[in-house]
Amino acid sequence: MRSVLKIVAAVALLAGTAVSASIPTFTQSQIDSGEAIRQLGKIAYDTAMARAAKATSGCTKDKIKIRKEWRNMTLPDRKAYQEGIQCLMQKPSRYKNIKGAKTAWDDYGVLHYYQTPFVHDDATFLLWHRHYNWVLEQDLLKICGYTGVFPYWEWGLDCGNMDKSPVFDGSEYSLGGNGEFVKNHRAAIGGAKPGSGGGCLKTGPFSNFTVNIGPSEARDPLAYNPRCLKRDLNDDVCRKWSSLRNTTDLLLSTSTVAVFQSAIQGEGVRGDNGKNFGTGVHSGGHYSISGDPGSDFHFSALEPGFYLHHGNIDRLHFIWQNLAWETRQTISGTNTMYNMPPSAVAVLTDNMGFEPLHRNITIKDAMDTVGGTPLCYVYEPW
Ligand SMILES: *[C@@H]1O[C@H](CO)[C@@H](O)[C@H](O)[C@H]1NC(C)=O
Ligand SMILES: *[C@@H]1O[C@H](CO)[C@@H](O)[C@H](O)[C@H]1NC(C)=O
Ligand SMILES: *[C@@H]1O[C@H](CO)[C@@H](O)[C@H](O)[C@H]1NC(C)=O
Ligand SMILES: *[C@@H]1O[C@H](CO)[C@@H](O)[C@H](O)[C@H]1NC(C)=O
Ligand SMILES: [Cu+2]
Repeated sequence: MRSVLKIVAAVALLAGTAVSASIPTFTQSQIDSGEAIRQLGKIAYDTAMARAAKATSGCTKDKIKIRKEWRNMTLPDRKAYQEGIQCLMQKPSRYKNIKGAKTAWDDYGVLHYYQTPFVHDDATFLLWHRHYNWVLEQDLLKICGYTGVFPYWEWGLDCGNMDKSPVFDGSEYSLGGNGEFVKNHRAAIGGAKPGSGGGCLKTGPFSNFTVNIGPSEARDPLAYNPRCLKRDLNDDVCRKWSSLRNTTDLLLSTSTVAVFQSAIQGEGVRGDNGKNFGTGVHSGGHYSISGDPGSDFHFSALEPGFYLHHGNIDRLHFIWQNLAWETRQTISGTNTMYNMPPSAVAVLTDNMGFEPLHRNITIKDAMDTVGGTPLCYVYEPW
């Protein structure tokens, strides 16, 4: 065992932002085992619940939905969620003029495709994807009658054991298994060993799912292009960029939203204590799944695991916000990716686009998961 490293809340205090005094001091082994992030998740959960307890309308305490890690959902809920996604894959598209979009599920690929240049590496990355997940939750309920818990996937619980992950073990209580192993393939991201799959899913849930649109590099990415779903589960990516240590470090050494959102996306910023976040947990989680469309920047939203992955991104933002709620309801940046082309600094009243899946909302509407405009949920620690 290496020497005990003390990661103290004082690190964040030194950087000049008020952090809730209640953040405990953790040992390296607590950080690596997940005990630290579990405790941080509990503080955030309690803080958000206390806020909701004061609400007299909108998101009141009796209305709050509790989102859970996949393995903390009941088996019937896991099966019903998986079947709910399959149900959306059978319902008609809401787009009128997109030939390749056949189903209500395809709509998520189309919307994400159109919004990609405006909702990544900019001011709305966190909050646009937060609301996007909520829109899926509404579709599952309204179109397919799924009333169960909405999930997230803590990647760090599965690094080194991805094939056995309850999210991807191929059982009827999972989102399907790995792709067939393809010899001599490369990882979808530089600096990592190849994954353990690479080909089509052959058995279990989603093995009969046809990916209808994409990929990004196609001449017409929205044209009808039916093909199998591929996955390439990757333990090496998970260990390097989305481990429990990686998520905990992110929460403990980012004191402004500018640094937090850059660190989570691996844009190369340094944290409060000079911490280098590498590729970032957002890419780490995506490329732990990989495959087609899992590693496609525009169309990864058609991979059923996308929403559990982004559930965890949202959960990290939820925890980070609630560790110092008073100062963490802010945004940073513009409304274009890496500010290219240059655009105005984003403000809270700016529009975020979700049509035709849901009405548009403002950035501010998505700031608080218990704000009731319309969000009303918290993340339970596992
Ligand atoms: C294949 O799709 C149908 C819906 O058409 C679904 O009911 C069935 O469970 C799927 N099979 C597998 C193995 O996922
Ligand atoms: C992520 O955590 C692992 C240990 O779980 C560590 O080896 C790796 O260096 C970390 N990555 C970054 C970018 O800090
Ligand atoms: C919704 O947002 C989209 C994308 O920003 C925009 O093109 C559209 O005009 C908006 N619709 C309304 C009714 O504001
Ligand atoms: C979640 O499940 C794990 C085991 O998979 C268990 O140890 C933990 O207590 C559960 N957490 C909650 C909040 O139910
Ligand atoms: Cu995205």
